[in-house]
Amino acid sequence: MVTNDGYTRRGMLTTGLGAAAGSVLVTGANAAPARAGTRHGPQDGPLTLWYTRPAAEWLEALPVGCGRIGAMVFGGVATERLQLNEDSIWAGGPHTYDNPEALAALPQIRQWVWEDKWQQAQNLADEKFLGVPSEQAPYQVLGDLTLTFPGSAEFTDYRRELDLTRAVTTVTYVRDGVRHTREVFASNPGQVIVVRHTADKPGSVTFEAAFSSPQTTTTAAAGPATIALDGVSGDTQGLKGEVRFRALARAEAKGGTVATDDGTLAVTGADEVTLLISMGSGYRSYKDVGGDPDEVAERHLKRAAGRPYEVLRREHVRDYSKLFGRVEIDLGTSDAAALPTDERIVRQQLDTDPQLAALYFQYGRYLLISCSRAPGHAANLQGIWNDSLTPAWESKYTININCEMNYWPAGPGNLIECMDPLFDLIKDLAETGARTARTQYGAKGWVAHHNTDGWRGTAPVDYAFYGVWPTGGAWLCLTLWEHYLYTGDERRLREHFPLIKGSVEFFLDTLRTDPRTGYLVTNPSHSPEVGHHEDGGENVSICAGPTMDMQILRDLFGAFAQASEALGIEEDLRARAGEARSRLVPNQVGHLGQIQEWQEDYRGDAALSRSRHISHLWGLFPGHQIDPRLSPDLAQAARRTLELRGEAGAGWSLAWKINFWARLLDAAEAYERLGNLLVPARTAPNMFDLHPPFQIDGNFGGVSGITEMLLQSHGDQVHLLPALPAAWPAGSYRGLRARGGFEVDLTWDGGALRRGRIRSDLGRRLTLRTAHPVAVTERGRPVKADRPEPGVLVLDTRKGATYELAMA
Ligand code: FUC
Repeated sequence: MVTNDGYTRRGMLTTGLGAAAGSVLVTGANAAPARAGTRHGPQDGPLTLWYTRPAAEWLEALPVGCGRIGAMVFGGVATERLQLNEDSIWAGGPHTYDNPEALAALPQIRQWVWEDKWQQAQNLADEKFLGVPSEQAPYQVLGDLTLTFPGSAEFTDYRRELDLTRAVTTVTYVRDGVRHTREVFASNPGQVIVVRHTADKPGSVTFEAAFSSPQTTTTAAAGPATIALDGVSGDTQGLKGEVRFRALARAEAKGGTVATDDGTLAVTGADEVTLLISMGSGYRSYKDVGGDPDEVAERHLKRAAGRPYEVLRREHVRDYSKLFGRVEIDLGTSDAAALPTDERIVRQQLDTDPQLAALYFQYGRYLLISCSRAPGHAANLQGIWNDSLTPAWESKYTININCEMNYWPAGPGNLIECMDPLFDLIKDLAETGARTARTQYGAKGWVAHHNTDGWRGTAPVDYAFYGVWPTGGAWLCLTLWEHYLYTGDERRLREHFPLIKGSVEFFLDTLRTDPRTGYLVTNPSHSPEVGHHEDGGENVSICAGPTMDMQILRDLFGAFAQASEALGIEEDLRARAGEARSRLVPNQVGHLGQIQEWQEDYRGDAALSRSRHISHLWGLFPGHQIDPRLSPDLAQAARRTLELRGEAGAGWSLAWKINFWARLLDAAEAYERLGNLLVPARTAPNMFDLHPPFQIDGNFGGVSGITEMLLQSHGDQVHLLPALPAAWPAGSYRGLRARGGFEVDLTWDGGALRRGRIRSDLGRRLTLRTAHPVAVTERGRPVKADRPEPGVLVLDTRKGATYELAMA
């Protein structure tokens, strides 16, 4: 069952693991090397991205962020560029997208879909069912702060790095005989970006700083040591840019002088300088941009001003490491780990550089902490980092895969708080989406289609081919349920319940009985971005009841039932949702042995589509309706689907495939996809995922994929090392989370679990699956456990207790 390919128990060693409770889990230093040149142990794998040159391109610069604000740090010598973002700067202003003509067109669109007149249906949807305007707004750059240092063009001893354990970037070099060191971080408690420049010779820090921006802006002095940039976001789709913003930079120098002249800040002959960068906008909500950007920017600057650099940094590092430090991972290391990060990516040799996977994993966690924290917005397609007024796909929130993928690591990667900004987004969408439901469908509840933006658009956009897909909100609701599965937090579930209920109500109102099949289906809809026919020369995606919709709705109705039961409410609606659930189209296997993507088993090119979207495997991951143990036939069909679909592009698609293969318990295939992700075509020098261009979802999908290889917890089981690749024969992790409120530490060697520790936060029953038998003790005493089948162990846990596992 578990395909720990080729592993035998041969060569397993007793490790140097401390047996005493409370000892730290490390892989034994005595563990036999997996292959020549491979070492193990956390001390060997510094969690640092580092480079020997300043960034020449944006994709070489290093990101810092604290959720609401962020910067890309280039680490230049003669000039330093800090490209700045504030996460509420969206083009345009508050408006709705709902199309008042849509409702009248809906019956005809539906009818043509029932009659397989797809081209007519899709054309009518293009004419009458898209939002107004039919495209959403871009998320935009704020601007740059550029520091210019006089002096010779020569420099030596250069190093640029990002330390993931502290979330601090450092650049250091020797120029004109003086060593300069500059650190940059973004502080969540401080809500400022802090730059500190020091030199090893007194009086040698001299530079000018000035703001610039492609936005409509003005610059000015805002005091003797502070400069300001004021601007407003751009116009879009005939809508005036309305998000006003202000950025401030203030210099605090030891020695030397600080002066401002219009928009230029001049530091001369200082021993060291701290620069505080503060940003604010007028965006208060998707319907109100009347806030005071000056007040926001000045408030944060004032709070930070005058506080010693070390204090600001300590506060930042303490706050950040509280989240980051919850998880450690060691997949082995080798001499390659000592190379600069960009060189390791260029080598394309994950096999001889296992630490690169661990670095990628922890970098993904770093990125999530840096771009998705209260009081900021949810992570968009680029997190928060964007240097353009017109970024790819508007750098918005694409909710037919990308936005949800961003949050896959939050639960298992022990960063559950990072979901909070996503939940704020969903709350907004439940408001705007209720209007869309009413206006375009004449329905109760709320709906969101495949994209949303700063104005929380929920109507279909772009083209009907891409946009007429009503299930985005339902998928988002399942992230609320996931939060509960990981935390058991009933208070939050009660708070989130109306959102889930609203989505259920929408579908109870709009699902229709398919006159041809008798199933209850969505119509109109589609399987995201995949055409099923050429109809009248046109590629059509529009259809009724695509597999992905059915899978999502099965889980939505299921989650609603469980949530309403846990809270003891909504019995009637629960019964209605249950009845609807039983009438959805089941997962079906088609003529090629594949999971059918649509209700009908289309036999043309569609079945062989090479699309990067593999939406009909939603039920394999993130859902778990397709499971090698519980539904082997469907799992086999999912495997066939992956084989047929091939390796078609996009970092996020590759990342999704790692998760699929891990769920199929195929370690070798999952690992191969991970190797394909960690190559220059998919991973930039700064380790940003490349669609291309940069899109952050692949980073997060990659983290999730690595986790799914090491720990799975769906289907009421905690499965340890479910898809461990041969390339990681020995390793350890600490702090990964499993559904049911469990925290897991593990050490493995020779491809087999050696020891572990599971903490139970909720006192739930624990069903553990392992490839080899394990013994469980609590405080040194054996624990009573059932063993219903080989490799499975069931025990009732006590809230707060820790259970030790050892190979039996
Ligand atoms: C969907 C995908 C693209 C891209 C975009 C943001 O349209 O098909 O690959 O990820 O979203």
